[in-house]
Amino acid sequence: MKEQITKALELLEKSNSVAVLSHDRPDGDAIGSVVGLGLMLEAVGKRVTILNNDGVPHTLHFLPASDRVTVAAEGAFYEVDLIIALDSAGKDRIGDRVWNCLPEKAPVINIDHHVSNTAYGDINIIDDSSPATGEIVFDLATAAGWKVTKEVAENLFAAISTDTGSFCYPNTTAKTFRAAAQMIEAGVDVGKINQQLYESFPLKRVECIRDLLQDMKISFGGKCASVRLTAAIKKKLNLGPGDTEGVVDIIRAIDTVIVAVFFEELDGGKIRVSSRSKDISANVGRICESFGGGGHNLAAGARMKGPIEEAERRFLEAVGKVLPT
Ligand SMILES: [Mn+2]
Repeated sequence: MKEQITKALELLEKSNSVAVLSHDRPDGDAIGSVVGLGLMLEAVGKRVTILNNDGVPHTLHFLPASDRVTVAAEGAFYEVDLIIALDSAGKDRIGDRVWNCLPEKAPVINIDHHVSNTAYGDINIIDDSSPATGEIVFDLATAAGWKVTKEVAENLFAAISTDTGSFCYPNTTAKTFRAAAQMIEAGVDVGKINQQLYESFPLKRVECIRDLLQDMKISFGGKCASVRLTAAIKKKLNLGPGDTEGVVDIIRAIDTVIVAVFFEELDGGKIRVSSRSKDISANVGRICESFGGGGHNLAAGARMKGPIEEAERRFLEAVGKVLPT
């Protein structure tokens, strides 16, 4: 990875204008990473365009400079000489609309922590032992000697905190805490940012949880819990992308549960699956891969064919095969 970081910094040295991309339906790690990196690149004199397919979920609007994220518009074009893709396992996760806005000849630096990353970049900085792309961006900043300002630190702290379940998941290391400590030294107010991240949800999110728990399904003798977010519930509560981020962790917290799954009916009939596991032997990353998705061993996602009942049946069947007895 060191070698890839050196190559990336050499390429950056030669570039004047950089596009920084995240995946679609961005989460905290995606937004915190692109904004944090974007601000640091700007501080060393680059012209920076931050692009993605869906903008910033309103739950993350509080992050400084998050308004710098531009939604790639049909027909728009950005003449850049370097592209940096963050937190995106495959080119397709970023979306055609974003790639169509960018010159085909521009080299791509791919920075990510998904084990399923397809290494689609000209330079690939992939560390699947890292709990968040935000932590790799911090490593890059350290290697480059970029200044981590308070604004940068808040974005990277949010990136790492959200992808580690507030520094709780087993991939959280001493290095993760050291990075977080440096961000706190750079000015992050821990109490305030945690309140903004985890205690500032709109009422409709809690109403959504009420509806989901009403129909929660417990299977395999309590080892699996799943919920279904139907199009009807989304419409009733006017839910947008981001409103249900992290809901799967609520059912994951049941003592007997090893695998928790969240099914969501998307416009167009596809079913988005978000899964979590507490046990490495129940590898949800591999299950999601078998349905065309991917992610991490203990947190992964996929998009399946509808209807939602059928997707649920097929996915839970696969879960049943890997649950420890
Ligand atoms: Mn991530």
